[in-house]
Amino acid sequence: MTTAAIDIEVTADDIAAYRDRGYWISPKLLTDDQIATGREAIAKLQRGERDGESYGWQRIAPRDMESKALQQWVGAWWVSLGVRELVLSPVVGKAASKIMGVSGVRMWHDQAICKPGLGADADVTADEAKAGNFGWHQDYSYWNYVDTDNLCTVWIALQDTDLSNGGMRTLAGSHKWGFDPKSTIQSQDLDAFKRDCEAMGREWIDEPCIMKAGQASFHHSLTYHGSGPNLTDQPRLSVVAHLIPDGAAYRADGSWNQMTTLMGPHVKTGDKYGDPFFPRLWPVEA
Ligand SMILES: O=C(O)CCC(=O)C(=O)O
Repeated sequence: MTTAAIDIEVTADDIAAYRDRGYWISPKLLTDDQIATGREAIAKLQRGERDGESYGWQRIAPRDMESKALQQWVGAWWVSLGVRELVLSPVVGKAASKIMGVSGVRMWHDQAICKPGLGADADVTADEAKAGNFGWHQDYSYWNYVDTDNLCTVWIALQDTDLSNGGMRTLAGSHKWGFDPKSTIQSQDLDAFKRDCEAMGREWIDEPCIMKAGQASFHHSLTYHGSGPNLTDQPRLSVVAHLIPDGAAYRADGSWNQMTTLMGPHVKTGDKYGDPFFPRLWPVEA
């Protein structure tokens, strides 16, 4: 466990930029030790190792290290102390509470992600290479059985990240387009969505999330984002916190996803997300 944490300032201009553009890139919020902790935690997940006896609500199994396919662990904080330290850290919770304009923040779910490096000569039309792409999507597609769309994803870079290693791209202002329940994440042809948007008269402002290791991007649940292949020879590693306001509640008319099962068999509209499956990051428990 790393102790010396960074505290960052979130200014009124940062909040205004998030509201206007649908995302914000933070200053560095992890120490170098924490970055190393996160990288080692992902290596352990790849080996199928877990801290503690739980398998997590998604079973953590070893990954084929030769494969160039994208590796994602949803719910990694359940089994990895390293991931838990980062995604549940107060600096993330406090910054998110300011950006979201709420007094408290809880974890919805986290992810650890490894996008393997394909190398500069990769054939990006091949299936395995395309498997590293995230199609343009809104995160609200996955959590619309929460009774608010004021939800925020914090994507934390564990190395310098830009378009060369498959960094995220966001469509600035797209959170104002409204929610489209038809998920587009599987569509790995990133240009197809652009053609669709332009045909609809939407303004296409495609911005790269360029970050140094330890910086994070915060994006609204309605902001379209996606990413292309990693054409370096190093993996792109990140941990991600998908966050909800403290007090957010279940709504039964959202579209099902596996997270709903964590609310148990007798959940009703209006039941609040709480401990232990949706822990509070901010304010820190006394
Ligand atoms: O890692 C990426 O490129 C995209 C991840 C993503 O879609 C998210 O964190 O919401």
